[in-house]
Amino acid sequence: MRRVITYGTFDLLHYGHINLLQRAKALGDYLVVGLSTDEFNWNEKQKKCYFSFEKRKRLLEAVRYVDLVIPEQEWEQKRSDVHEYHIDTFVMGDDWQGKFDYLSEEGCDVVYLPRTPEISTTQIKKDLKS
Ligand code: C2G
Repeated sequence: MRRVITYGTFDLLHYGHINLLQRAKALGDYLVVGLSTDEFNWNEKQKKCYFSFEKRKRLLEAVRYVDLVIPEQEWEQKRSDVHEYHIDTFVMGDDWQGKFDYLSEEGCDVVYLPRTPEISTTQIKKDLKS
């Protein structure tokens, strides 16, 4: 049973997120998603989410590729999460290329996948404004 983990905000869930989740799940049998809490988003990423954590969690739990959603409350938790959830592979979109290589020290593979071009929550918000 290969276990995979990824992290993100996943606000205004869109096909770029789904593409990432699908490819992450394809790397194993069980996918854990560390979902950024509203506080983490605001304090650490200066992101104000449209949907609250609970609503974003509900959406992710409805995605067929996702097996478990856990809160992401701080950057450092990844080191302990990979042990707590017995993770074999850590996955992120390649906008994070290189940023989490240190996790290989914890014994898991680190994989960066190409982002889906042309779609982002920021772009959606811009398009809706104009
Ligand atoms: N993503 C993608 N293609 C897009 C948009 C997003 O592949 N067009 C991927 C991102 O690369 C990321 C995941 O979808 O792997 C979630 O994206 P965000 O919700 O924007 O997550 P982010 O704000 O990058 O937070 O500790 C890690 C952070 O929580 C990541």
